[in-house]
Amino acid sequence: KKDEVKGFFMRNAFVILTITAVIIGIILGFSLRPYKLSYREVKYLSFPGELLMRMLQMLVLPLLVSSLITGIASLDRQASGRMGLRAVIYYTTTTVIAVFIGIVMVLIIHPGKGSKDEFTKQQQIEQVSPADAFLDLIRNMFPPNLVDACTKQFKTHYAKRIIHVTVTVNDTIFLQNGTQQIAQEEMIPVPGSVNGINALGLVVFSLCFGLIIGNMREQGQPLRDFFDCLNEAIMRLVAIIMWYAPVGILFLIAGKIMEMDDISAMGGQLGMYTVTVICGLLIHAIIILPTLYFIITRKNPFVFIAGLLQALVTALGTSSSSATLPITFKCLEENNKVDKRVTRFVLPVGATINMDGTALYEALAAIFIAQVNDYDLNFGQILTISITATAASIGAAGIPQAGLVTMIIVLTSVGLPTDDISLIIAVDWFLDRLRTTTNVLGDSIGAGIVEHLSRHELRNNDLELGNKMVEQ
Ligand code: DAS
Repeated sequence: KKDEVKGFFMRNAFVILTITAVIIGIILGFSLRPYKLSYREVKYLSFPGELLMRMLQMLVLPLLVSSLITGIASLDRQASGRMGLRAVIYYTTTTVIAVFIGIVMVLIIHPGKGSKDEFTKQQQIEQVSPADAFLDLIRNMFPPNLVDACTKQFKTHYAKRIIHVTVTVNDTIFLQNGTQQIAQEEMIPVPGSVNGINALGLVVFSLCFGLIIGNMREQGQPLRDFFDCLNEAIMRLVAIIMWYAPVGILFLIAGKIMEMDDISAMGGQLGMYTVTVICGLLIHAIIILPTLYFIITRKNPFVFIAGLLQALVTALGTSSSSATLPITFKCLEENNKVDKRVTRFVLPVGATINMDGTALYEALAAIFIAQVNDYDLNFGQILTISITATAASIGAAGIPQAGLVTMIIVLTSVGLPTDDISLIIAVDWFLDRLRTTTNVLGDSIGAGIVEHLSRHELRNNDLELGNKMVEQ
């Protein structure tokens, strides 16, 4: 009996600790709000949370490169080809559905009716053409050199367009910390860049490199072993960090609750807009994705989602799907027993290009901005918005507020003023968390679905590996 209880606790320790951490974080945050701590004091209080963010971020790139290369190299050509195709079909389908939900919600609820008078804007943002932005997206798939992609943000033509946005909503001044950082660093993160590093470029490099060394039979074995061992080592580091995660999440949530402005200060339009985004994300996360999972795998989706709880809460706390990636790996492989050959292949690509929450959000926000400007979009423009929102979500990095930056592509594609991004920046730190959680959920459900659809290849792959070992 005692062992049973111990086993239950160890198995669910993370979930119990994480839920407790979230509850304490919320209580702490709201109980400290009346003291109106200064910005500096809040920063000190959030420091343990900042540590968690940085611990996870330091692992993202070695994990992304080692898992992708190992994942691709361990599958034979046609298996990885078919698995990749299934993943891409899943990504495209769910992102298009998400965009469709976003557009339907914003057209039904119509949060933007009424005039702009409740918002006042301070500064303009220069226009960037969608063509430029698309070229940038393609250009960044091939980093100028690997060292450059791994070491620093490199300047692109985006850098000349800096988002200087100071928003006053009902006389409360916010300088969105993401924007402040942008303004200070004179840089807009390169699309697909994670903490200033071009993850999109690394994903393309890792896919190509993994394919090549996968085909180099015995000659490639030392490298395959090296990346396999690197991946294993990183995952052991993640196992250690996971024990710290509840503490970090507690302070991340408490700090954010203390920083947040009075929701009541928001005008009706911004409030309705927030409600519209939340409804859209909930429909996608609670109805669409679980239904898709059930239709394809015939398994209970909510049991699968329960295993992801730690990753979803980390996404909520960090608002970065890339920083959450190490924990997403752990949850899928240990709690949901998803085959490592699938997670190593599907998750890094998904976390970089599959962002259902962001796509839904960008389409919805663009149409909201059109509504606020009393600008009636015709069908062609709405179609353009859905295409550019899909592309912008692919280009968005898994870092906080990346979706806000790539929304420039969507707005310029239909001639909407990009400086109207300032209208929605005040609530973006909150909505970013929800869309990031949706992104992580979409990636994880995708791993479950691709694994189910690839079970034959995986079994054959096992058989082949088994035969090889017998031969040896
Ligand atoms: N915060 C991004 C992520 O990590 C999503 C976004 O900004 O839209 O997925």
